[in-house]
Amino acid sequence: MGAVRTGNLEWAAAGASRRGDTESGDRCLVVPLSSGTLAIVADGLGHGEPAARAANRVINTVESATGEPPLLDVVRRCHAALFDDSRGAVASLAYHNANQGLVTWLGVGNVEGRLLLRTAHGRYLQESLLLRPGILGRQLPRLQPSVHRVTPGDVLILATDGLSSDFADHLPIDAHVDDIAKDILTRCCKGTDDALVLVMRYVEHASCR
Ligand SMILES: [Mn+2]
Repeated sequence: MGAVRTGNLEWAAAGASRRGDTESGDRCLVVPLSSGTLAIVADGLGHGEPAARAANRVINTVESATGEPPLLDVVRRCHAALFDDSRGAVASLAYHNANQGLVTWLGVGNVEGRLLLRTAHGRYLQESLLLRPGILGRQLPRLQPSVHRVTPGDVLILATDGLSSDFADHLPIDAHVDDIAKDILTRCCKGTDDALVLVMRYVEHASCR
């Protein structure tokens, strides 16, 4: 899959199912909302078809979000959508408000997030997403989103635990987003679990189409 443009985001994902499985339980989605873009990476607990089903329920719930729902509402809706699911899922979400130039992100469980903020000198400062232990559908932690100012060139990455957590180190950061995603999958995939990485770069606002 190549890079996709949604709102102010250029993004690409790369993933693999656990060795021996045909279906991955890791899913991602990037959707345009009224004043920004919402991104999610969900990891259904376990692997194979039941895990994929749980992750799909989360994704479908996010997909039905319209307008500009507060991030916490979206998470609570995902939680409710899995009440009767035998698995549950973990997920991290990021909402980019294009008008304000702010990203708000939040994680339930262990989908890791890194925000690479480009400095004036062409280097990057790294912020990590604060993860709260919990499982959508079972146990919701106290939800504590954090907010960062982002500018064009900044990169946000969400990755499931099928990838080693040093995934944001030694990145070909100036490469195209799909090359960054492929690089992470090649370098960091454990093979013992489903793996998915979503790489997003903030770009200049296009004029209205
Ligand atoms: Mn996993």
